[in-house]
Amino acid sequence: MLTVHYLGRSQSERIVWLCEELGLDYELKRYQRRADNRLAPPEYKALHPMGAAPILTDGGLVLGESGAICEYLIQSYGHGRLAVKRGEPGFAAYLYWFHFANGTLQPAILQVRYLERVDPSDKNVLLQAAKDRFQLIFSTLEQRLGQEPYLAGEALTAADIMTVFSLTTMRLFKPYELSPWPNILAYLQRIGARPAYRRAMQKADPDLTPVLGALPE
Ligand SMILES: N[C@@H](CCC(=O)N[C@@H](CS)C(=O)NCC(=O)O)C(=O)O
Repeated sequence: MLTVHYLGRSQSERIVWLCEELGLDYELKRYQRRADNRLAPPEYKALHPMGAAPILTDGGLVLGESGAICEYLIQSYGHGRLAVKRGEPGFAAYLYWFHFANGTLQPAILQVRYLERVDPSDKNVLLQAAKDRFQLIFSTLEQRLGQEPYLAGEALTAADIMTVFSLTTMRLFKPYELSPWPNILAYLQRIGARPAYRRAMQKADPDLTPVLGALPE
């Protein structure tokens, strides 16, 4: 039995969404963050040496890392759906954007968040450099989403599933507006209209309204 261990408001929403898009039979186990430090609770930490969300269990297998879990599910149970195979149009774009999500986009947002906490002033040169990189990343994403409706091309793939958390729920941790990026906003509206995305968010975090547009007050 596949079990998705879901930690409240976390990157584990990707895996619930992927399971819904693929129509997989899975069990969803929800865990709340600790009230004192917002980290995963001890029973979540006990699942895996890293104790970070998402975690998937499949029989005796315990797997972490969003990207690894996406690939595992697509190859083991999804018959390759939501990935682009070598030789198909969009193969290189699929690889690029799939890895861009956790290799570039998510770390860049975290970097700004942490550096702002250390010193939010203009004197913090590392913060200024991180903000410049943030702008570059978002303009690259904006340009791509002006060319195609989804990151790998015409259709939604796991590259989108890897990316959307950083543009939505992550903004509750590191608030930033998307108003300078109309193509990204239009993309999030397309995502928000997908029944599988809505179902996933409703099942995983029923109290959370997905942050698809302006930040909540
Ligand atoms: N690169 C990892 C990141 C995992 C990660 O940092 N997860 C966060 C949630 S977004 C977490 O578990 N935080 C709580 C904790 O570390 O206790 C992945 O994509 O799986």
